[in-house]
Amino acid sequence: PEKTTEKTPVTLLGLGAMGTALARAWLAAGHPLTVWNRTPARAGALAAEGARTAATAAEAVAANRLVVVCLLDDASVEETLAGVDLTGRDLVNLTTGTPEQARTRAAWARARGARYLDGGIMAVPPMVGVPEAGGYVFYSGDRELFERHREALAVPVGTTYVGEDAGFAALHDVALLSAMYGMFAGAAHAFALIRREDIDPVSFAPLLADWLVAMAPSVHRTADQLRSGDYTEGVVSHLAMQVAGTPTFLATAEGQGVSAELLSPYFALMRRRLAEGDGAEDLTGVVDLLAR
Ligand code: FVH
Repeated sequence: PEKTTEKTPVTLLGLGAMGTALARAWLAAGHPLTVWNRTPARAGALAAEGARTAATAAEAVAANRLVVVCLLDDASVEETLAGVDLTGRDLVNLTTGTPEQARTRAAWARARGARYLDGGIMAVPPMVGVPEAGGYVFYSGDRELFERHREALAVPVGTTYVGEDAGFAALHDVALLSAMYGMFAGAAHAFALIRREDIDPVSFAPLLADWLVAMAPSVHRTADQLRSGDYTEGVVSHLAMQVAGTPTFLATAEGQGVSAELLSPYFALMRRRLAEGDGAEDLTGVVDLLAR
């Protein structure tokens, strides 16, 4: 007799590195899974692991109400779903895109009779299906859809719903990743400073990591100041002092033969804020210069 299951059946379009990891997590949790990929060969291993493979995207979409899309970019979503009947489908788009693309895609899906939830994945493939790795997806858009499929969506990684505005998941995703790139930029500069010295990067790395972790909670002070509008509240190292210190950083970079091109734009904003604002403030005024 055929095995029965109460687990939500899932259709997944896209079997790249991330799609394949998602697929394995749903299969491992016992969700019936239908998959489709533009290059069919990528579905072979998953079929052997229990996934049903569809010959076309339309066939995969027709198979289940919950349809998850994890493709390269918004253009590939458009291309894949063009002409596919989405009536009555719960479309969950985990493809990375801009907030505007997500809002447009939500309206596009609704016009085609589907509900829409957008997702921004805060994980890399090895974190999928590994709860202790701490990965999660930001979701935004149709709240009812999110609630209905909460359990299935929580199988590969955690879930964090951030609002009805379909663009908010992408916005949270890009905001966090932008902060990450700022951190990568700072780390690149730090490694460049020690690069030609007799300092072992492997010994230096834990010092750097610990320092970044120690500094990370400062985002809470920034947030409190943005909310209150008082940028001197709880200040630890004021703007005037920090601007006075910037020539030391620039001179050290020059002395080490390191380009200051990653640091200079931030220092320029600090100087501008000092010229326009109050030297007793924290660095929070830079946010206003950027968001103008
Ligand atoms: N991998 C990662 O580290 C990051 C983690 C955070 C989230 N991103 C985003 O996830 C989306 C998928 O990423 P991926 O890692 O699966 O990407 P690829 O391994 O390159 O696979 C791409 C899949 O998209 C298919 N595809 C590309 N173009 C088209 C198209 N025009 N029509 C239909 N499908 C298309 C591709 O198919 P194929 O090349 O195998 O035929 C793959 O299935 C992405 O938004 C990341 O930003 C991942």
